[in-house]
Amino acid sequence: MYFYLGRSSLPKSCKFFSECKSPAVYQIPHSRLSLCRQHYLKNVEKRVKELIEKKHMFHPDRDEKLLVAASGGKDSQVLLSIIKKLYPVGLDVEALYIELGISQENYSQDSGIVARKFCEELNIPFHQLNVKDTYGFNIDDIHQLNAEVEDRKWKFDKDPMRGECSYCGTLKRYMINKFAFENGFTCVATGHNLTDETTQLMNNFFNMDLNFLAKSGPVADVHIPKLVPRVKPLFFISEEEIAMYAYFADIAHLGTECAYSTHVPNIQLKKALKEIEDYRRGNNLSLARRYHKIMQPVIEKAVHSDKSNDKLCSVCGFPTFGKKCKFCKTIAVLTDRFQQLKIEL
Ligand code: Q46
Ligand code: ZN
Ligand code: ZN
Repeated sequence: MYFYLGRSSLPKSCKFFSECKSPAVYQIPHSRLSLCRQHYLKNVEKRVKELIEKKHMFHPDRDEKLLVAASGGKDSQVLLSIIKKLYPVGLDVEALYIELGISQENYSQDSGIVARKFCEELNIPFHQLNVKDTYGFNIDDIHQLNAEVEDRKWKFDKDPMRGECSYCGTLKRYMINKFAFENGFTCVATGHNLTDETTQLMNNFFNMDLNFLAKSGPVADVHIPKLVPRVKPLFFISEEEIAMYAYFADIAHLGTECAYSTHVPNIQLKKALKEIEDYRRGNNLSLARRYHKIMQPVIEKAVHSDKSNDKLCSVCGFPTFGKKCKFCKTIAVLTDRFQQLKIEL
């Protein structure tokens, strides 16, 4: 089978035919390199390894403990698989799954099962945290709160209600960092891919959100007390390439999308970038590369020159720019609104 995916010129043989004597099965979108299954898997693994090494993300020779954020989706499953393949011994890797309480199509429950099973197969210690057990409500409850607020036409001048994904992101980021910090992990790896990263980059650009633009990149939160450095080894691999890797490497992952993902405003932006990619081959990759090489250092310097992240939240003791961190503020606001609306949790 050959995956054409709308591109022209279809060599029948792998670029390295003299080595493998195999037909091509996939053409890498940005380079138009046609490869057989084995050479495609190797190509992705090599690109991931190069980024890990170039950015000094982690290494088996260093005394490190790596936590991978597992979600059961293709990105984190591929990431777990590649890390284990690149570093079969010597690297201390564990996984953390956060049960978010998304019940539609059994999303959260099934994601947890898929992630746990895969980690067992790879012999990676698996941890699970439950948002509701820890903070009293989950993403479905926030969805219900949003619906009630809309029904009653309530308006909050301060802290207006946001979409489920925005709360979900805040909860996940905080819980992952807290778990990693309290359990002695030296690095957190997530499965963010090129497609999501460039979409987010453009969104931040259109909003002129300099703080987010400054933070974007394959490595973040280095040298900030109580923030465990976060790395994104799949940063330069597109969503399509990851899907193809999962297919060719036969990696189990949850096929269903989270029910709330369709509400994400970025979806249109992602489609627009895909269209641009169709006539400007390699646009996303070069956008990400050039942004991080040329613009990001300039923005980072401007944003952080007058701000320091050495304050600690008065409630939880984790880093913050203000008195209270975003997470503690969010929890307080939501808890209060659940009570005001008498929503049973
Ligand atoms: S899980 Fe959470 Fe995603 Fe669902 S609510 Fe949105 S952010 S879409 S990765
Ligand atoms: Zn080949
Ligand atoms: Zn806090």
